[in-house]
Amino acid sequence: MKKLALITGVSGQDGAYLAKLLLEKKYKVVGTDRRSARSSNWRLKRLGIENDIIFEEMELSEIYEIQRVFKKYKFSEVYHLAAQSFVKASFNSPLNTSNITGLGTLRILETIRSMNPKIKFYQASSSEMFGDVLSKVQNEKTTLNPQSPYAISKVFAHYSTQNYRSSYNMFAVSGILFNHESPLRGEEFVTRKIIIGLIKILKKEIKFFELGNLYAKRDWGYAKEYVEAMWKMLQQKKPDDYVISTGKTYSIKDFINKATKYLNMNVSWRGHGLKERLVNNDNNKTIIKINPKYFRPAEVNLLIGNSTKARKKLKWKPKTDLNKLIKIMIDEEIKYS
Ligand code: GDR
Repeated sequence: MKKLALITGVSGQDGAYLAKLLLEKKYKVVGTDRRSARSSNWRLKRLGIENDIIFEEMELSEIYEIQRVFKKYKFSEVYHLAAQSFVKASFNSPLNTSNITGLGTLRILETIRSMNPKIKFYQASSSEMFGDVLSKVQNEKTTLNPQSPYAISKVFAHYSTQNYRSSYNMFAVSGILFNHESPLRGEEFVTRKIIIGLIKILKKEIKFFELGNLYAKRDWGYAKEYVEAMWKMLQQKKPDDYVISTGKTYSIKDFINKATKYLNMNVSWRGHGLKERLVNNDNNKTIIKINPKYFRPAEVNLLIGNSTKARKKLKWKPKTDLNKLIKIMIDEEIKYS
């Protein structure tokens, strides 16, 4: 009999890649998202799987809606990816973020505990939980120090998952995923924003675009590979938490330098602080400016993950370095734009 999996947030980047992976592994996939997200199944279409998923609407703010879905299907695995996932937006809507990203997870855990505690549960934890890092390289044992309403909500969900595992013997795991990007990344996140902006400049559709902090450093991997780690975590004998990362870190500026190089753009950085800008050397026009509106009230300056545990126990490792990832993202952006 086919295994039945639930993916919450199926129309997002990770939801789409994970749905594709599970379908390839012959799972039946039920995918949920909130009502307003339905128009955005362009990712599932791009992967050619929009007709292979059973869709259900499910608001994470309503436990009755969650219970309805769990009554209707007999899931063996649940991948909980849905969240208010934009860190910057969480400062403007801290209560909504806590309700969806934090309490939403607890509602699902509570539903599983009361209806069928044998269901395996995956929680999408985040490297943002390390926040203002207390250790230069972060692993599963590193103390959490969150810096945004988003990260605080993820910490709540992370500890709730651990608590349901220890209190009720549930197979509940957290994948602590560092930033993971792809051509399916949302346009508001910095990597895709940069790539879209540069391509629009080359096509002369815009003259410039604006960014915030260029000096934050992130450990960026390829989302398509990261969803494989999610699946592997649920196939282990024992439930446990794993860091998923590349172990390399680059600044936003490094990312821009690599992307402009791949696009063969003749550019240079000029000025300092808020006046720092990227200039097209061919015509002396500014193409990237700084706008403080993109700064966060509290920033996470540096993330580098140590994924030794996942490499050993899950036999998982990242295969795509940042140069290759940028090439994948740019090539696909040009193809579809
Ligand atoms: P992040 O991703 O907050 O790390 O969380 P994002 O791409 O939004 O920001 C990365 C860094 O870039 C800096 N930055 C900008 N960011 C955005 N979005 N827009 C800008 O114009 C800009 N300029 C500079 C940010 O300040 C930040 O330091 C992502 C999300 O997917 C989370 O949901 C997930 O949990 C983590 O990754 C792992």
